[in-house]
Amino acid sequence: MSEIFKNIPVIHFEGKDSNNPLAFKYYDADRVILGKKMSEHLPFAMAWWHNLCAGGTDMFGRDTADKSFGAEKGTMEHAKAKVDAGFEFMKKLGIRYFCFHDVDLVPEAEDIKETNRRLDEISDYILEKMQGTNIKCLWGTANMFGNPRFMNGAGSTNSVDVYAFAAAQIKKALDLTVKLGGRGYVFWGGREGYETLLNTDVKFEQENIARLMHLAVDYGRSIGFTGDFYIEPKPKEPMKHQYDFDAATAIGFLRQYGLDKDFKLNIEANHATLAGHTFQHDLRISAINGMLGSIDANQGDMLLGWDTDEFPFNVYDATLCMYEVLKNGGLTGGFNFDSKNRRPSYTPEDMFYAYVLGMDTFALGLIKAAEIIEDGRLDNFVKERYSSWQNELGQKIRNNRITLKELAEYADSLGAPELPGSGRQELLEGIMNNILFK
Ligand code: XUL
Ligand code: CO
Repeated sequence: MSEIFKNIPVIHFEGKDSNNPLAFKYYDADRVILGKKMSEHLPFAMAWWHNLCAGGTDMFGRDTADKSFGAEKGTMEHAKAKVDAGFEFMKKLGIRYFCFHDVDLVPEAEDIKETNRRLDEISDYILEKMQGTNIKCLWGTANMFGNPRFMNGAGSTNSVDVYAFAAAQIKKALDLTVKLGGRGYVFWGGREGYETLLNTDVKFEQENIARLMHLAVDYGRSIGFTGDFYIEPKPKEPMKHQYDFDAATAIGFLRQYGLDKDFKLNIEANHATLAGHTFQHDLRISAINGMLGSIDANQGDMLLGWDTDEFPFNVYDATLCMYEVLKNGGLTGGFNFDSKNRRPSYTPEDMFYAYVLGMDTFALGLIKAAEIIEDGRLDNFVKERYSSWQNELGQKIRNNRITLKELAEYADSLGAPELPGSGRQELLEGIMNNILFK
């Protein structure tokens, strides 16, 4: 098989003073940070859909990038050419994981039996390509939002036949995930939500989504899938209101329906910001609930209200993300670049520049997050901020050894408490800058 990205060499680490656009400035796979290699801290994954399928089509114009990779689109030759391109791409960048939707891998046929046959063929081919490499699947998923049949959702659909079709796609996507050694399986409920409550039975729909997830867990475990299932929260787009609004909402749903032992969350930066949160917020909420599983690494645009899926370059956000990940003791999943080149960045080199940017941004974030932890000023400040709780009263409250009446009596004896102490936000932001730019 001939080389596809002919003018692109294997990308190496050259350090921050390098001017080579096809070299890492910060991502040094073997460098040890807080006792672990960078490559172990950062299991990066290539998103099949953006990298190998999307050509830049938007609401106002067609593809700008040619992702045919020398084959006719819509054919199995093209599906294989994408595999060839993907593996060459991952090898050149030192990426060890990929994520896929079923329909990213092969053209969907009219009949699901034919689609599944194509999926068997392509997954055999992917397995062959995996041999002799350390590349594996990070997670798989079924696309249950693109086909018109899913206009009213998959688990939440009003049509029992569409629900059964979704179940069939999940079953096959789980088979593929296990076959390709996947660590996780994702549910992103792009159309699980509603446009208007005038036609929607929310309780009925949510119960059905949960039932479909239980069926997936039962089937997955029966075929030997030991990884995590993930919900990927997103508040809106394409639906006006999506049920998996944010981390807190998804966690509540998982607990309500008894799915919390098998599921964690896949947190996407741009989804958190669409929900009106910071990326760090949704990571923290997941982490404190023991549910931070995996990350879709991208960023949105402050000026745009939709999911722009940009390659991450904001080092502040990446640092705060890595701070959460380090505090979480790492991820069971990884960092999937659910990111796409801007439409005018249409050349093959741009695909590489984008990944170099994303990987370097997270490497820099990791380096800086480790420095924040080693520096200790932020952590010490937080600890100190709650120090009043160390006294006898604080301990009684924390250990449930006091009543509301007793607290009220104590408050009476106080008169008025002193002010709680400055939050020192500006001081802490200055420390953050000091560490980032030293
Ligand atoms: C859409 C999105 C999806 C999921 C997988 O916003 O993030 O690509 O990651 O279906
Ligand atoms: Co995503």
